[in-house]
Amino acid sequence: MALRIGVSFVRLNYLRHAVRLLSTHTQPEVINNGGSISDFPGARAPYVTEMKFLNENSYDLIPIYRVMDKNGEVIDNREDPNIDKDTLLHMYKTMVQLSQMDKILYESQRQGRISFYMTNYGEEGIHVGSASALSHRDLVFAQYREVGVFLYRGMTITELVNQCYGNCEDPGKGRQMPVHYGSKQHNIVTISSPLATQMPQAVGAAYALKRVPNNDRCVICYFGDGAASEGDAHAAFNFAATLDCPVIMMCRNNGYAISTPTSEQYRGDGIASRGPALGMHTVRVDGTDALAVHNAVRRARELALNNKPVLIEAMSYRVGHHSTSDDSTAYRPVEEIQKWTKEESPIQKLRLYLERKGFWDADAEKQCVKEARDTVVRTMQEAEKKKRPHWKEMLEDVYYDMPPRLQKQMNQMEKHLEKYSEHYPLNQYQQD
Ligand SMILES: Cc1ncc(C[n+]2csc(CCOP(=O)(O)OP(=O)(O)O)c2C)c(N)n1
Repeated sequence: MALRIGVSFVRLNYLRHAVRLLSTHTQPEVINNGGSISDFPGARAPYVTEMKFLNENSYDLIPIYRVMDKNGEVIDNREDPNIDKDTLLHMYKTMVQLSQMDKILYESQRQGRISFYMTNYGEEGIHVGSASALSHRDLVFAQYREVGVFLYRGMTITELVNQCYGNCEDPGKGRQMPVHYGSKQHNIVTISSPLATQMPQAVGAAYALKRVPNNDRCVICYFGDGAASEGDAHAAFNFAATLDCPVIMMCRNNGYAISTPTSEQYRGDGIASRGPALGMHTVRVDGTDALAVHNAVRRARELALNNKPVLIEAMSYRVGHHSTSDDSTAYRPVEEIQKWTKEESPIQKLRLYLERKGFWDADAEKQCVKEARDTVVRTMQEAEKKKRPHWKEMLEDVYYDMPPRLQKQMNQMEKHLEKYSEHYPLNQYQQD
């Protein structure tokens, strides 16, 4: 049965939009110029005799689709996705696991055990809402604040913690900063630090999938409101639209890009308004509502598989600091953070929804939090005991055949370490 979603995807082509403006805003005379629609290849729009500049106030604000209210109560029962119990519990437990992991790894950075960390507080609903609406085979291009997607897909705490510790079991061999995860097994492309790198790549991957006969996979690309200001973001949107790619462009609009609030990041109606302008199906959802995100991504996936690219703007609030290098109280009031923590917690909303359904209670909560916490603590202790990758790894895996200049540096380093071995903690590293 097709899912009924009250959420409406907007796709305004210029003609329809101009006609709407004519009918609702002004009534200028349409010239009968041998036909009222122009014949320019670049815009087949109606002719008018009244000159009118448009700005952001010429359009209605794009509404925010939600399923639940603050208390986890479904507002319109027809919108309840009625997800099966096991999936709902997997979604909720993933959120709890993620918040426990964030708490402990954030602390471990403060204690000097890892060099860097980024928390996901406030955005867990976007992660599990989207991951639960996708197929495991759909390809994920993430920014860095989407770890719930990784967990939902089955990446283990051990794998994530090994990456953060950069030990010998980290597939990246410790060459990347913490939180730059990736998983071939789970169809998640490894994260890149430079903002928006993943966006044209995601569209390119979607285009490649489109060329596969009977393609049944789409690509989802996560990015922040700040990353959306990069030139690469615009290139990605335009390629997605003009090449009709099976891609979901998922913006996490959490209100901040480090210390830059969205009020300084853009003018106009957020990121969503760019979708219709560029010719993409677009919807704005409440990112603190996992069920709303689920519905939106489920419908977006259907559109994407028909080669209709989709832009979703998931509204949320970055509850934590940007990263362990940031103190957000320097640029935003503590009361603002508290409001979003207390009143719009995506975890709390889904929990209340589950309780209403009789799927969850205080005992289950207590046990789940304990298990989640214990798993992270145990895993961290194990990760700390693992050796670091062999030092030679830092020069490998870039070129298929190591160029002579790198070979030379490696030989020099080898001799240096032989001569001054007592000055280096070589026993902490894997050996030849
Ligand atoms: C090209 C580039 N410019 C600047 C940075 C530094 N930087 C890292 S994260 C970030 C903010 C990104 O904000 P947003 O996309 O909104 O994501 P959020 O961190 O809020 O989840 C910036 C400016 C970078 N990594 N890459």
